Amino acid sequence: ETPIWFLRQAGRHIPEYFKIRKKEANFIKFCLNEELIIESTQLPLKYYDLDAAIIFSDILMIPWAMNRNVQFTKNHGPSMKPMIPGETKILKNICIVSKLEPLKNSITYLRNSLPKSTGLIGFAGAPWTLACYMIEGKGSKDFINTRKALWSSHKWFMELIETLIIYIADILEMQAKAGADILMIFDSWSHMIPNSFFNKCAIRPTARIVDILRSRNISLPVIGFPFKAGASIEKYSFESKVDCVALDWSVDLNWAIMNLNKDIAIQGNLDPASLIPSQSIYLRKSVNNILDIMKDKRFIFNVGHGLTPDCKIDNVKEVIKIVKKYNGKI
Ligand code: 1CP
Repeated sequence: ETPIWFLRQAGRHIPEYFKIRKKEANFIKFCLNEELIIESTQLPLKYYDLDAAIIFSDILMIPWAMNRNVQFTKNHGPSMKPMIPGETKILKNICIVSKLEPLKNSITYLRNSLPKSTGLIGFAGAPWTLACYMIEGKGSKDFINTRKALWSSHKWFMELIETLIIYIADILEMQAKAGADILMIFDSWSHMIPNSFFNKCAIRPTARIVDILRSRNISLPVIGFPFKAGASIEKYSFESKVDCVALDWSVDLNWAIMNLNKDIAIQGNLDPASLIPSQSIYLRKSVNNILDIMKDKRFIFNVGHGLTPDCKIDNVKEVIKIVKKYNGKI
């Protein structure tokens, strides 16, 4: 059976989310409020027959806990105090786990209240992606300052990556111990890494995080998401030590089953934009095509990136229906 859930299934596209969101204007405080985390995590399960819930939080809660003055301003996205490449203070030894206690408590509550058959996914951003936001101080189309720092302050940059590896492992360990069933590492900006540094900035840091988790007796499956990393996904699948690789919508699944590590599962990769138009003759075809290619493989049906705010609830329902029906057929 092919399980199904959607990246960014909780926030944004369900009108009821905005009602919950209104209860706390400050997004950081929202992500630290147990009641609101629980309500937002459960919300998509009220609308859809999903096989997993993803805990409501944000990858930027780690930089927030590292005192980077993270702020979310309406219509402007996240911002924070940019790190100066080479600055000596490299933010070690902060107890970020204790600052994210509400995340831990919400996971424990949810694991005890969700049906046994619903997986609960904990997550974190990957070191490179967090470094991108921390150096740039905000989102960017090319993360030029981050890439510049990689070349000009290389030793410092790798020390930042190393520091982030530990914090990410700590947060994932905390989520595992609190009751998460699966862990996911989002490398949303992995396509910004110069190819010659992909190993050093994406694959090895991810493998180190998995090694640390295993050394702490955490055996949960880990999903890695090297977003838009193209042909580098092949090496990532063999060497990053993840148990499942999530694919973006640009990846040819026939290429993936031929070339990626056959010992790990695949998650993906419907284009989230296919869920926006109210009628697309291609939606059903595309879903069935994915299911046909991935038949008999270890596969989790998902979108290739987050659901957009304008995606239609009926389309999401339609996709779930097709997948469930297909499951019954095989
Ligand atoms: O004002 C608001 O309501 C905030 C909007 C919002 C929401 C709903 C942000 C700000 N984050 C989130 C939640 C979130 N973020 C979840 C929870 C689960 C869900 O929505 O179903 C998850 C898993 C994330 C992860 C996340 N945050 C990623 C990785 C996934 C991806 O999309 O690539 C990234 C890159 C972020 C950063 C972030 N947080 C928020 C925004 C607007 C952004 C992107 C900023 C940019 O353009 O770079």
